[in-house]
Amino acid sequence: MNEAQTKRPMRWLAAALIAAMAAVWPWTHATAATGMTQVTQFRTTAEIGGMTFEGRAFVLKPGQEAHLMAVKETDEGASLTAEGLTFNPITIDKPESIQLSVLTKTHWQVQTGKITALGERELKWVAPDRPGNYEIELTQTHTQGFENLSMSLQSKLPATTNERAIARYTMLVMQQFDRDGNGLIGGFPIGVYPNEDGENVKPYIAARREKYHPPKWFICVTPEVSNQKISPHFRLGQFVTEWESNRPDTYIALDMRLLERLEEIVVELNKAGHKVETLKIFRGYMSPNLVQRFRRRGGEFTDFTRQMYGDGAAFIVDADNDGKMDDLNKDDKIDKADAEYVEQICTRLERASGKYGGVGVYSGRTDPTTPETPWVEVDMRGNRERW
Ligand SMILES: [Ca+2]
Ligand SMILES: [Ca+2]
Repeated sequence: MNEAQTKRPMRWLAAALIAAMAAVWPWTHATAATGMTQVTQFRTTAEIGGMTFEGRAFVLKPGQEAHLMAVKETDEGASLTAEGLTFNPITIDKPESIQLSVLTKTHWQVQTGKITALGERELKWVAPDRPGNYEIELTQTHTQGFENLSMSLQSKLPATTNERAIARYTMLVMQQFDRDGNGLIGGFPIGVYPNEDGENVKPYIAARREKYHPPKWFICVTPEVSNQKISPHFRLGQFVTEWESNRPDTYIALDMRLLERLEEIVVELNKAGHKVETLKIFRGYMSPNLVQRFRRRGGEFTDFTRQMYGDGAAFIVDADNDGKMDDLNKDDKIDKADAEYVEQICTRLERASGKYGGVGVYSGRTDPTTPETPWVEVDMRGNRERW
């Protein structure tokens, strides 16, 4: 191949590239011209402490790692095709199109905590040491240039940098509770947990005192984060039993095993044909102080109710949203049998997972603080219990 023969196809290639770039520019320019940030929709899951969650809000301990898997729903081509061009057969054999590789370098940025790319679409975020609720925005920066081309061509086509907001998350970095302290967390009155080491505790407590240590980690729930989904079917605020009337925030303990079990119950109900989006929890976490408040209203609790430990919840299944338990066993009656239907699901889930807990079924109001409909109590105490 002589020099003249080489130059001619290179000019064509340059023209092809410019045509190809013209096809790409509008996308880049539209972003710059409007000053708008182009947001790519991602499906996101996070693996925290060995469990995978989908959503936008994640619960972590200070310094804990969250693995964020970002899955692109739109496929942005990594190659360009300039069609309808004819090239000198000396370099290319009568092609109808030419494939150009686009080199993309990706950088991730985040305002709080540390972000590390583990792979093209997997990131590790390390929570800061300071507890609190952080709104973070993951920003992806692409630097694009062409590779597989001669240097002379690349110099005419500068690399482009394109910054886009990719995803926003709420990271709930928990706060530690000191049982020997003044019963406050973040100034919030949690109260005093019963002494599981006491000599007069019932034998079933004495047999497993370690399960009755007060929870160490609390999530600060504010109206801003209350509506955030922390798992596919549950929002953070669903685990708040009652807000202190004079405070803009509250603190809850939430055991991820409870969240997992409630998710499983929703999935099982749906598998059985009940179109259930979530469970109607009327008692989620209850601090010792809140238990006292409910007792003053006639509420009945055992001294070591699991709801104080963040792994228990009382709820109804109410897909038709009439405030009453649904007729789950389809016998045209709403009674204890419908609560037992949930208990049977729990029993199957316990056997399948090896993760056991307590289930209580009630046919209706048991005290002035419970609803006038059959209801269920579920906890993840670690051993099988029924009442
Ligand atoms: Ca109902
Ligand atoms: Ca029924």
